[in-house]
Order: sequence, then structure tokens, then C-alpha cells
Amino acid sequence: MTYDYKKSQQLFERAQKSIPGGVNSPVRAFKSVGGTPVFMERAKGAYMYDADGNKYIDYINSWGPMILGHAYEPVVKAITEKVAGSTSLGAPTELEIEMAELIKSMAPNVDMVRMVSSGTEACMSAIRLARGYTGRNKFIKFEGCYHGHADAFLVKAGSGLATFNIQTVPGVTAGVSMDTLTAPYNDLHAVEELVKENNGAIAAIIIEPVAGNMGCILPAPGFLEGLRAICDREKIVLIFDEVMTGFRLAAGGAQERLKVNADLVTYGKVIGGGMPVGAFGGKQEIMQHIAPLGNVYQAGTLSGNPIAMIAGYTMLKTLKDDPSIYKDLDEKTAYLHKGLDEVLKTANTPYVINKLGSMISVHFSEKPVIDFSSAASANNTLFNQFFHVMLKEGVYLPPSAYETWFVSTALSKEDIDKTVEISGRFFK
Ligand code: KE4
Repeated sequence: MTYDYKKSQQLFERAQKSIPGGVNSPVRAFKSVGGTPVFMERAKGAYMYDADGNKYIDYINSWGPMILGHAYEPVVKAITEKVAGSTSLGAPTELEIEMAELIKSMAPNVDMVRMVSSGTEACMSAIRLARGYTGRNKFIKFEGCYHGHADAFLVKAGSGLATFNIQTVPGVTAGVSMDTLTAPYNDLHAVEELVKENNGAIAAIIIEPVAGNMGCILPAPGFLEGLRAICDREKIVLIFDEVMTGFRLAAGGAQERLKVNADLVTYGKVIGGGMPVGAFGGKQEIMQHIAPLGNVYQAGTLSGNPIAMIAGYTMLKTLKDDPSIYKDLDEKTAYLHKGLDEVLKTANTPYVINKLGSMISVHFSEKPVIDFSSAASANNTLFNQFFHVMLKEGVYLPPSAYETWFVSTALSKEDIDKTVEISGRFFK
């Protein structure tokens, strides 16, 4: 069965007249995989439906938020009931307290939390806070990690920058990027070298504890623990960017799953149940420097917005109250992993499958994919071909080898069997 994309093609032509690249976020543009981005109309559970009426099994899940599937009833109901009371108040509300208390009850090491409206805002605020708290300017990020599009992060970043091979971003000044230090993921020695060269000048180390923006890449045993030890020794703030892993790998995210404590944690995606929500939180001693308590200024018109809060609260409460959800996510992802492994090992192409919890990615590489350079040296042209075969057969994978796939509880074993069966046909 191959799909007809006529309506998507028409919409894409029209969109490009008014929106740069025809999309409101570059990764959606199919630029690296080629072809016309599919314009979606609606989604329910594990399925998305495009403007031509084609149906897809969804492994993007809005890049993470749709962990319980699309249009999850309790979230839809909560939003519908709340919206009549105004879509924004711009004043403190009890619901924001309840949201903060719920996050604190789920996330380890979070004494205080500030709501924002995106993962980018969460990460840029966390870096500003770490700088304000330590009085230091520099920070370390890892090649291939993506922390949103704030200037200081657009140095050797992952996600769309890796996809489009954007090494330096016009508009990001040398003055900003000079304080951004980078090291390869999983390379503790490189971090030690940077700390030595910049003695006493590093405010923070920010990391995706499980990387999801160069495909899914796991921390090597001891890597995160090593970063923790360096930060303790050097009084550097360790920031876990859990925009992807937060509330996904476990109720307590990567801190709980991997048993390593951060000083500050950033959240996004799942935390908003699909509405624009981000957050950053951590130890009281650090968070108390945030305005209006302290002088590290951070603000947002729609921060703590009632519709976003009720969506996020309903989502997080569901995840907290039913721990079997994480078992289900892990089992479904393991089932997908096993199926893909069975078909790929009969193919005559090298591959690795990286997986943790409900994050998974396939890399056509003969060597382990442990950092950006190994992800970049995989056969990503083959991935692009694989992507289109899957798409035409109704399986919607992230349109880039530099993205992780996300599994939702809404996926059935039949959906996974179909995914594996089509993969098998491609590799026969
Ligand atoms: P947002 O500003 O897009 O909400 O979050 C930025 C961000 C921060 N940290 C991590 C670990 C992230 O993965 C992201 C955003 N992820 C991308 C997908 N790789 C969002 C998709 C997009 O850019 O459209």
C-alpha cells in the first residue's frame, strides 16, 4: 500500500509562502530525509491521520509529550472543563501550587520549581541561575546534545542542527559562544581536561542524562557518576536536562532510573501533556536565587497558564498514580527492540539498536553508537530510505537519524508487529 500525499503537497506549497520552510519547527520539514512533510489533521491514541486521510502508527508522539497516546481522554476532559474559566489569568493560582507540589512529590532533589512555557526556556533559565548562583560564566555541554535554541546552546548541538549539519548558527555571537565549552558524550577525560583548563570558571555542566537528540544514546556505566563527582569536587552545578527523559523513564525521570542526583533539573514535553509547558527545579539553596526571591531574573506571561497546568497536572497525576504504566512502556519497547533485532540480523547491513525505557533508536552502524561522532558516521542515507518505506506503509518515524523514537502506552502489540513486519520487508 503506498500513500497519496496530494493534499500535503498542496499545503506544503501554500505554507512555504507564509512560514519559513513551511514549518514552525525545522525538524518537521523532512529536510534530511527528503520529500514533502506530511501535514497531519488529527490523532487519537497511537495513530495520526494526515490531510489526505492516511493513517500512521506514531513513534514521534509530538517529540515526546504523548506518552499516553494522543487525545488522552482525562487530559482532553480536564482542558475542556477548565477553558471556560479563562485561558490565561496572569495571576497566581492554587492550581500552580498543586502542580509544583505534584512535581516535587515525583522528582527527586526538587525542593522548588518554576514553571515556564518550553524546554528551551527551562534550560536557558537553569544556566542563568547556575551562573548567578556560582558567579561563574562558562558551562560545559556535550556534542550532539540539544537543550533548545537559546544562543549559548547552539554550539555543536543535536536535533535539527545535527540533522541539517549546522556547525555555527548565524546570529549567535562569539561573545555568547565563548562561554560554551563542549566535550564528546561519554568522555569523562575530556570533561576533566576542560575543568583543568578553565579552573574555577565553570558554573555548570548540562547534560541529557539519556541523550535523545543524536538518536538515543545511553550514558556509559560510571559516566554520570563521574560528572557528579567532578561537580562535587569543583562546586559546579550539575544540570540534568530531562525535557525528554523527565516523567518518561520513570515517575522520577532519569534521576530515579539511573540513581544519579542532579543539582538542577529541567523539564518539558510530558510535563505539559502536549500543552506548552517547561519547568526547572532543584535544591532550595540554588532556586532561592530566582526572582523575585533572589536577583536572577526569569519571567513569562503565560508561565503557569491554567490550561497548560491542568493538562500537565492530569498527565503527571496519571503517571504517578499508576506505576504499571512504566512497566507497560518498558515491555512494549523491549518487544519492539526484539522484533527489530530479529529482522535486522537477517539483513546484510550492520546496525545497532539503542534503548532505555521507552526511548529507542536504530543506527545502521557497525560500531556502537555512544556519542555524536559515532552517530554521524552511521549509514544515515540508509536510514532516510528506511524512513520513507516505513512512512509509505503507515509507520511514522522521526524524520532524522538524529532523533530518538518514542513509545506510548497506546501502541498495541499488533501495531508493533506491523512495524516489525514492514521493517523486515525493507531489509529482505
Ligand atoms: P522545546 O523548547 O522544543 O520545548 O525544548 C527544547 C529541548 C530541550 N532539551 C531537550 C533534551 C530536547 O529534546 C528539547 C527539544 N527536543 C526537540 C526534538 N529533538 C523538539 C522538536 C523540535 O525542535 O521541533
